[in-house]
Amino acid sequence: MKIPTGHQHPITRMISEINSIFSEIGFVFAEGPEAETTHYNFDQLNVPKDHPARDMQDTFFFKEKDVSEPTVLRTHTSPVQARYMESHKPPIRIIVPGKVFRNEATDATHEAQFYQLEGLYVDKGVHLGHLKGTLEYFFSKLFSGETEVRFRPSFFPFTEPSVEVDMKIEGEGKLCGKWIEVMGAGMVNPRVLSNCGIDPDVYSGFAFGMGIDRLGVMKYGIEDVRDYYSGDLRFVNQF
Ligand code: 2U9
Repeated sequence: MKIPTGHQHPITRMISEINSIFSEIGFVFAEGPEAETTHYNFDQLNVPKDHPARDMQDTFFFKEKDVSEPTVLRTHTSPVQARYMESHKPPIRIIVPGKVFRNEATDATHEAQFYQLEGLYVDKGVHLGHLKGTLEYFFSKLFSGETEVRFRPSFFPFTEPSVEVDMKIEGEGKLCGKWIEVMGAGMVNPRVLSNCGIDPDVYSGFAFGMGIDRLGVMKYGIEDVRDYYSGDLRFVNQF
């Protein structure tokens, strides 16, 4: 008799798969608090005081009176890397999957709560070529095929230079043969390294960030990101 057993949620499954792919090349898993101070969520990451992300319309702030350091629901997992750099010496190779929050209207491609995957590599002599090779390795494992990666110039306060990353899978499948925008990345801004106690004259690093929900949309053909959190078993039982 076949005994019915539970199974993992598609996001949990993606996170374990991502962790095992990166652990093969020396990355370790790191995590941190979902309620963060503006110091770690913004200041350490070189996000200026007048940046729109700091607005009440974009970020969930805790209602606290007379505090010098407001608490927010983290808007990215980057504060985990900032804390990790403060407490660890290079070489640093970490992968940071986790829940993040944005104060925005929801639709089929946007949720106020979603999962991000970020990564950080800091050592002597790290350059954009290492970022490209690492991402090519990661996507070829995740999508089980030959993949190409290309960079387009972009801007983020925490990386300089910054890039948008497109990926192309070779072959015949639905996703194959087309360039698809998958993530943002870049070389860690020297100001961020020095904010976190790492000498930018000696060390350099790359960082990247992407939405895991979106990665699932590509891997499993999910049509509405709100289905992830609906609790509808007809959705989760498909995986
Ligand atoms: C540190 C230094 C740099 C993380 C990065 C991005 C670019 C990025 C978005 C992708 C889609 C967030 O989920 S999303 O909306 N992220 O484009 N993230 S570089 O850079 C860091 C992180 C930590 C200390």
